[in-house]
Amino acid sequence: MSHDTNGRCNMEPEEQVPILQPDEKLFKRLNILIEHFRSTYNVKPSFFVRVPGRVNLIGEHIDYCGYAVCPMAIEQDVLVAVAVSKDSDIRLTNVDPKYKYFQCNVKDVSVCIRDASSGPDWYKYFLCGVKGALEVIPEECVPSGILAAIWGNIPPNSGLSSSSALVSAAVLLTVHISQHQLSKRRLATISASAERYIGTQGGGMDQAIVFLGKAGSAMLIEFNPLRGTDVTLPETAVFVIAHSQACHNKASTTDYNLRVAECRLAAQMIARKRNKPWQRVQRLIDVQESLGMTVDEMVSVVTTDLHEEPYTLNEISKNLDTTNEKLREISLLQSFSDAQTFKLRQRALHVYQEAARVVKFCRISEENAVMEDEKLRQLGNLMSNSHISLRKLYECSHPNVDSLVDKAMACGALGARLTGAGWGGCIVAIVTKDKVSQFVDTLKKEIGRSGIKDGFKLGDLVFPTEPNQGAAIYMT
Ligand code: ADP
Ligand code: NG1
Ligand code: MG
Repeated sequence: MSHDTNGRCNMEPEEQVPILQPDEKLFKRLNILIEHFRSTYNVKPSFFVRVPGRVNLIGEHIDYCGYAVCPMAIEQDVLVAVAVSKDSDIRLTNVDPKYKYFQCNVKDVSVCIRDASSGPDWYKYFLCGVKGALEVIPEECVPSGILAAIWGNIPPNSGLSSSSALVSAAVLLTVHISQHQLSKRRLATISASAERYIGTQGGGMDQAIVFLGKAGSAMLIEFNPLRGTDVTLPETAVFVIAHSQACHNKASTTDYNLRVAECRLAAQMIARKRNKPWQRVQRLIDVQESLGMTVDEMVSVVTTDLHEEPYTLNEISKNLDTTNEKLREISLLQSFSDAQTFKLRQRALHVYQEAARVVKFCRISEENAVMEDEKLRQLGNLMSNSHISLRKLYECSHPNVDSLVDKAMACGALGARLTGAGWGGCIVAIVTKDKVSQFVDTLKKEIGRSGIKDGFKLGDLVFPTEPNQGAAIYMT
């Protein structure tokens, strides 16, 4: 470990994914998975990968703008049992029967991902990971075929990154099967690119934390180059996750990519107004850096340069002195119609203010001079302000999520916010350690009073969490 000037531990640059022996708790789950594997394929698995989900404590919808985020890996995970097969097929079975058996030839991976006759089916996430790995593995090492049995317990479509756990697990196992060794950072970068094959233009936070995550501390994830710095959370703080019972699959709508596009266009419009070459600007951090300003100064720039009414494509093209076709190409807007409008000011304001909140959150967490109660109060305020911004400026919340945040606050949380991309999913609340069990019980009662939807169990809807270890390979 090295230490930066703030005394924080920096991750060693080329740390590898550990190969571990399972503990007793994991062993029980692996046995169920082994049984499933054997009954499907009639052979024993040769190794396992485990990739956790994550909860983002603060820094939402800013990774793809180049700004640092502060997530931690959680206990829930995706487990995969793996063996090499003699033929050149990929066979996938899932312990959960709602995810149907899938098989295809290794050569057909790209075709199957692109298959437009079905939506973002579960196996496509796995294939994205295989494709991403195959792109970096030397040809002579490429595996013949793969037998895999998957078992995940991260609530899907809920902002806890079940998708990236699955994609990253597929990358890791394909690389391992090829007897190839890649660092955690490289695997995270490959997995982030690989998941984009599903159609979402994600920023890389999820794949970074699922590989770099460490037990006991949250992590400040910075991009370009990818870096992870441990963030020690206050001893008396506990982060509690609660599910809103509204689910949203990110790859099945254009909501997520529209936000990415709005941020890109906002950055390009600001660059143009300030006489910078806008074609070279892709992210809000690019324009900040080219102007040499702080994120706080960028907030004033946004309010001066961008208007509140949604922009049309024509207006943006005219301002940038280009055509709609050229703009579509440069700014990756191919999936949006001419009628699509873009809220540039609101999205950019959220991003710059949220980026500033992340910096404050990490600084306060590790501040020694501040009393513990005061620390938690300040962290709570930052989280609540983040939620207000996601709801009002970014418009990616959901009525169920907003009402859950209100309930959490009424039950004694010091702050609460939507976590993950949103449009449903989970919230994360900060609670003092001595009040956690009372908080969980009361919140469950409140949720129960409002009703439990089909497919959900009250017992699973609220759970405290702590920073967990990132991805690992297991041998039994
Ligand atoms: P999240 O916020 O959980 O990452 P996404 O909308 O990004 O949600 O993607 C979730 C998708 O990942 C699911 O719809 C499903 O296709 C796939 N997935 C998640 N968990 C599993 C699992 N245990 N087994 C198979 N597929 C899974
Ligand atoms: P979820 O909700 O886990 O799919 C998504 C993106 C992140 C980040 C968050 C919002 C992917 C794989 N993940 O997470 O990169 O932008 O939304 O902060 O695209
Ligand atoms: Mg996801």
